[in-house]
Amino acid sequence: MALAMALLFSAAFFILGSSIFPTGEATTLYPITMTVYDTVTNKPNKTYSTEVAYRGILIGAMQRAQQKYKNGFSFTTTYNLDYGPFLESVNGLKGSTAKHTYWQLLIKNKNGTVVIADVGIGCYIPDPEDNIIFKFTKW
Ligand code: B12
Ligand SMILES: *[C@@H]1O[C@H](CO)[C@@H](O)[C@H](O)[C@H]1NC(C)=O
Ligand SMILES: *[C@@H]1O[C@H](CO)[C@@H](O)[C@H](O)[C@H]1NC(C)=O
Repeated sequence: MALAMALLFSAAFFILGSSIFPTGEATTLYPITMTVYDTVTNKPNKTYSTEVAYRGILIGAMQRAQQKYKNGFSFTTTYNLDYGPFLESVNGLKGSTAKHTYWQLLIKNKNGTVVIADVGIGCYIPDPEDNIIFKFTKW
């Protein structure tokens, strides 16, 4: 009887699990790093490591880091109808329209090439081992 119940439960979990991951694969996490680079108030750089899901978006990896580094990495966003989340502040430092400051999003690939992202944090899909640079700068 107990064995039959156990079998029934594991079968139920198997079916549930399969419906969450139809291919039978769990989400794999890949390491990336994030550098906070402030060129306006000139604080020293800070680098954090975090994980991004397979083909996952940058903001998810940022949220994971925010949970991991309590009183360490933090950020806020505003929402734009067309482009999604706009990165408003990092570690308490906010961009300002009046001062013409903002957080620029740069990507340093594992081969060392630095590019300016052509989408925001809600759309960018990091490659494993990318170094994401949040650069506080002026426009
Ligand atoms: C001016 C501008 C900026 C200025 C806005 C400052 C200001 N107060 O004026 C600054 C320099 C801050 C900026 C930053 C970025 N921008 Co910009 N920006 C523009 C631009 C040229 C005009 C926007 C505008 O004034 N529209 C007119 C006003 C009346 O409409 P609005 O809705 O109020 O405009 C606001 C939004 O566009 C918002 N905004 C601007 N850029 C971005 C980017 C994202 C991701 C979000 C969510 C919102 C947003 O700021 C505007 C002013 O409040 C557009 C291209 C275009 N021709 O539309 C690109 C554009 C919107 N930006 C773009 C990008 C990629 C960025 C950055 C991610 C670049 C980077 N790698 O750092 C960053 C945002 C980083 C972050 N902190 O999240 C892309 C968005 C594409 C996408 N699908 O995500 C566009 C379309 C240009 C492109 N490369 O194709 N941007
Ligand atoms: C901070 O990071 C940026 C971007 O990676 C880099 O160009 C700069 O040299 C760094 N500054 C220091 C002091 O390490
Ligand atoms: C470096 O990465 C960029 C962007 O992914 C790519 O376009 C470029 O070909 C790479 N360069 C080398 C030498 O691998």
